Amino acid sequence: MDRTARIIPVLLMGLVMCGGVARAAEIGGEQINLLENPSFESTDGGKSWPEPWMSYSFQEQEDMTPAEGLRRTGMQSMRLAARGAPGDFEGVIQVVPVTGGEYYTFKAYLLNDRNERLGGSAYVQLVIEWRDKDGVEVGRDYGAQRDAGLSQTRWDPVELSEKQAPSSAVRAVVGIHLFEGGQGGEGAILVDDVELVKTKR
Ligand SMILES: [Ca+2]
Repeated sequence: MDRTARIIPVLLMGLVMCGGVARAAEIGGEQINLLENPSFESTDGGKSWPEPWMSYSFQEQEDMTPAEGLRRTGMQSMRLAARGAPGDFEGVIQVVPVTGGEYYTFKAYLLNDRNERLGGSAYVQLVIEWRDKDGVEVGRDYGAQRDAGLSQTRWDPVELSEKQAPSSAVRAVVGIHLFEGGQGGEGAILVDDVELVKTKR
């Protein structure tokens, strides 16, 4: 696939339709990960993009690539690199069917790239965008901002816990986003083992 075909402007995310059927959130008491390919694996040794993840950038050309070697599980992770572009942001996203009124927890593991440590004003954040049946955003939840203080040796779990889908929401756009900040960012972070589960309240 042409890489440019995967660049999805933020404002058009609502048009992304997901053909998947919502899976049971629990089987035998075990929580089920609603995301596909949560570990960013490719079927051909990293040569192709890890579907069904999608990437986007706000302004400048994005810089996200599967990273072999530095991974938490499997053969690779996803590397998000800063581009020294003040005010810009990029991210890797997946669209998932959800049920309005239910609670969801979104989790990922992050690692600072020890070869090109995150710096400048860059930070990473988990985001859930809730969409209604027409693709209109009806709510948004942000996780904590993580910056250069991220560990370079230990995969750090980050989590958006027990967020309630608005009553009109039928799908969520979940993403890991790298924001450049006011001065522009440097370096890169790695993401692996992402999870979206329905949680009881
Ligand atoms: Ca992996």
